[in-house]
Amino acid sequence: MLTDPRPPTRRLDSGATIPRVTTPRTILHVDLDAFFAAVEQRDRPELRGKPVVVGGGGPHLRGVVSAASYEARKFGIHSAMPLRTAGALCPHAVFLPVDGRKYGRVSREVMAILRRYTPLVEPVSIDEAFLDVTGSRQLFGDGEAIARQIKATIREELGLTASVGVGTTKLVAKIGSDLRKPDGLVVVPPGEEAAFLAPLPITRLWGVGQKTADSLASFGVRTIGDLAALPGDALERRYGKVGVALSERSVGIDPDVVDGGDPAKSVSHEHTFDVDTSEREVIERSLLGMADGVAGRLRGSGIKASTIALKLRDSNFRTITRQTTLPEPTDLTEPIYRAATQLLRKELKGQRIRLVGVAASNFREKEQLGLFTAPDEPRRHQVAEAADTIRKRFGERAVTRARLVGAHLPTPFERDPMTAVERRHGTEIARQARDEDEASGRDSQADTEDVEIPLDA
Ligand code: DCP
Ligand code: MG
Repeated sequence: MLTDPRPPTRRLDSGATIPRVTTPRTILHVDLDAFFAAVEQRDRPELRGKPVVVGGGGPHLRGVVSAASYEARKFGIHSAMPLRTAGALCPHAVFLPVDGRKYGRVSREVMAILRRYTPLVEPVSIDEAFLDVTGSRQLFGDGEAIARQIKATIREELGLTASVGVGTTKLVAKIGSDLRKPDGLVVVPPGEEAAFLAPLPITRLWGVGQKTADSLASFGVRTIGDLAALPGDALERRYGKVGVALSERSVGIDPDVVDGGDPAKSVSHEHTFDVDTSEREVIERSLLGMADGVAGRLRGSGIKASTIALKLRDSNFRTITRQTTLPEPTDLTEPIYRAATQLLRKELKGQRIRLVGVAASNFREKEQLGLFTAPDEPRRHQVAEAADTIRKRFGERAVTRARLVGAHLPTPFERDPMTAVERRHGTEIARQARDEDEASGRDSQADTEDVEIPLDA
């Protein structure tokens, strides 16, 4: 069959041109319910069913509310409200400080679940993301089926509830996810966007703050349907380009695409010692912790890596990276640790080390693998996955290798190249070294080298 190679386009009333997709896209917006508060209620069952307010740094009711459980919202408490006001509205609520590191970790776990359904995941805040699942429908079913699977997986694996909106545009999906919170699911079939939006208040529309809403009220506009009924050119005369966009949005048109970013190129952890050290044992222990963290993140993302890099910076700020390729891609601690220590041993010549890092790159999806797995690999996997589960439920330090106890290492998962921001900036270890050195104005004499190591040498 011959196909037209030119991208098909469609002209809007505004004169703008957007790609015409013959089959409508299926876009999901996923947003967790009362995120910070729900994580605390999950981890402290005695708080379930109770008003919980997360905010500020402690019990002194200074600062503002970050998150309020749905029980607390019944008292009129909401995000951004002064904690004192919340305390007055509901004195018996449980007030907890913000544990940002924990919520960051759970957020990455949520995003990793979403990436099982499509690589086109665009995180927009700590607890919400857009997904374009148009290409995933053959594998997982239609938008509604995928939304149900995602909700069930987040509930079963993370003990949290999410609300999901399904639509043909980001705009409709986002409005949908917010409509039946908590634990909501709203599906807007193709062609029903305008009818879905019509009864909703105009403030639900993107780009309509209180000022615009007040101004539109003078035209008699209260609902999105009222806006859709106004002629587009009248809106354009009054509001210029914004008016055109509003007119299109009022019927559900939103040309914005889901930005999945570039896939991460590497997963890395690094550690700067409090005091520069030349002790091999200390450096190796640190490497073990980082290899463990890198492996856990690979498993969390469903990928394996076949290139392992070591980064070393000495007390003169000379930075080197050395890398080696494994015979088989891995997502386990041992092969990563072994490769890193072998690289380390070649480089340690008594110099004092300031920083050490491990990166894994050259990724493949797990499903594409399996031809040459080592005989004990399945069992090692079970152990690693069991440890991941325990960490998920009881915290990062619940499972630790005997050698790491008392090592005062950084918690793994400090840095996550899987976030959109980091993905955009790239995370390759060599580039980081160069950038940091440039930033510090030092001549790093950074050099990189591929090293061949027989695996069991
Ligand atoms: N957050 C914050 N300060 C705000 C708003 C939010 O610190 N002003 C944090 C706490 C929230 C998290 O971000 O838990 C997610 O924000 P949401 O707007 O999605 O709010 P929630 O998830 O808490 O509740 P909802 O069920 O309405 O999504
Ligand atoms: Mg939320």
